Amino acid sequence: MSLVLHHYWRSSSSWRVRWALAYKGLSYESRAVDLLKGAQSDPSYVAQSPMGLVPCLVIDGRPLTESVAILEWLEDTHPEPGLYPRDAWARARTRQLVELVNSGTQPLQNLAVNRHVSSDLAAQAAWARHWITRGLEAIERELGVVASEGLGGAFAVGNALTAADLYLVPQLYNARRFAVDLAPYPRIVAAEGAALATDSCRASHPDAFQPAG
Ligand SMILES: N[C@@H](CCC(=O)N[C@@H](CS)C(=O)NCC(=O)O)C(=O)O
Repeated sequence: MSLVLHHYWRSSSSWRVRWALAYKGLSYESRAVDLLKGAQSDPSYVAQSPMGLVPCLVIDGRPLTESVAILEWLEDTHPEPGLYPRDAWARARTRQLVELVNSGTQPLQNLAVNRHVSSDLAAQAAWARHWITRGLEAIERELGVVASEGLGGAFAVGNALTAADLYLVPQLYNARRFAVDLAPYPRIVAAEGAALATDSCRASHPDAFQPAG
């Protein structure tokens, strides 16, 4: 099987997929898409990624975008180690947390959205902070619900890494970039600490992919 990942080192959505690949022990060819230089809008890239977004995983020549779809494909084809709990309710909670980031938070602070809102960098950051804060408030509350249902643990859901961590931790990375105060989110920060200590997190972290110079 050939896997080619088009990604950008600092993109939170790219990190989700790098992390899933690392967690499942899958190697891939890495292709950098420089978002700041607009490489995502190049027609040859848009032919593979219809919204001009990273990541895009090309699987035996077939491009697949949207990290949720990519993670599901990885989970279907390489079930171990799993990214979703076996228990149906814990899986549902995991998916809910994934969507609170994937649909409810990250799209609102994406590069293209920020640039559309304003050309002023300070105004962009204020916009991003607003939506990231709203998302983190909801996630912090939801982690309290997860704990009250007996599904809590060291990680976002339970005592093993799940897809929820792969969405939450990169979103926190963005939160720090936009100087969001994380003090009000102790449950999130605790789960982040556990996830950051895992080998697959370190191997996929933006720091490991930052271009030299
Ligand atoms: N829902 C998509 C989100 C992808 C996405 O928003 N990617 C961002 C980087 S994190 C991007 O390519 N932005 C480029 C732009 O806004 O021009 C996924 O999960 O893959």
